[in-house]
Amino acid sequence: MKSGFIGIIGQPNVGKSSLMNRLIGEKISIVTPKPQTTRDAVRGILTTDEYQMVFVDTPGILTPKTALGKYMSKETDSGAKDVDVLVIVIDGSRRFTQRDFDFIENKLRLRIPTYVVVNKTDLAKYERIYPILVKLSPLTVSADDRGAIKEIVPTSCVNGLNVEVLKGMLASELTDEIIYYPEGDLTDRSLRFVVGEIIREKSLLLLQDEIPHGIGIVINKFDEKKESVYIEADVVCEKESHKLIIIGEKGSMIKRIGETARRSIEGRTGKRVFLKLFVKVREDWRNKRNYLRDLGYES
Ligand SMILES: Nc1nc2c(ncn2[C@@H]2O[C@H](COP(=O)(O)OP(=O)(O)O)[C@@H](O)[C@H]2O)c(=O)[nH]1
Ligand SMILES: [Mg+2]
Repeated sequence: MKSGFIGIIGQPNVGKSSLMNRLIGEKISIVTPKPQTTRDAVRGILTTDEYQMVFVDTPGILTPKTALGKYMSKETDSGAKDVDVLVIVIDGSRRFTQRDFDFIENKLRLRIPTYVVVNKTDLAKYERIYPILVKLSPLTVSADDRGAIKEIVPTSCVNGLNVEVLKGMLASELTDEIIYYPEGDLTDRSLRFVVGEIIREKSLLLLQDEIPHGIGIVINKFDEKKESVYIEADVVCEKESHKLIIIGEKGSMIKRIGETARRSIEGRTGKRVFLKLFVKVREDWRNKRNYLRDLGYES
């Protein structure tokens, strides 16, 4: 049996988390249409009879503007370090920029086997994908100071195009002979962490863009019994005006967030879930050390 670590990197919103979920066949990382949904490097584990792949999903490259951003950037760097294979994801439905090119070229200097995934092909016609392939082609041959892209794989996380093909390529790169995680483990994260992520995902999905990325979740109580889980959590935001929106008219919004999150946690655990949410304001928490620590963003 072979195993190895596979880092998934790229710009925000290109589909890194969706790709990891697709490769594993289970929802590990949360996914929303909003950039910067992923904040931590999350490992997703795929174990078969032949191999164990440990994927590292990362927040994505960004120029940090807050202390939280710095944390995310660090998580991205650490997720891309010490891996056996790199998967660089780009969005095939958008223009391929010089910045994308430079990013890939730079990563090739690490001389880690690197695959470039051109994702969201379901949204793009061939005329859009083709110029991307042309621009990438110089990087498919090695140079003195860098390696070459091993393969360029057009994918779609919506219809599954080439996801199995990619998985086969990645399997061929595995060389370790250690099994890192027990069979059955899907992630390195605790259920408590996963629950916080589910609540954050439902908040991001249900709230409109007026609540920017200033939402964080603190799990205050987490009591897992044989057949049930009792959870109390704070939905933290940055302004009183945001708090009003999150609560909604007569509490309707927070109720919806709570209900959808509860159902999702029940699906995940197979247990009856009791979930109580509280909305709290912590001004500028994304820049405050002690708040960040409470929210679990500490490296
Ligand atoms: N149409 C289409 N949408 C996708 C695809 N992959 C991801 N998405 C969507 O793109 C958005 C961002 O995806 P996500 O996985 O969170 O991106 P990340 O920030 O790179 O992790 C979500 O709305 C996804 O549903 C794809 O192959 N096709
Ligand atoms: Mg993500």
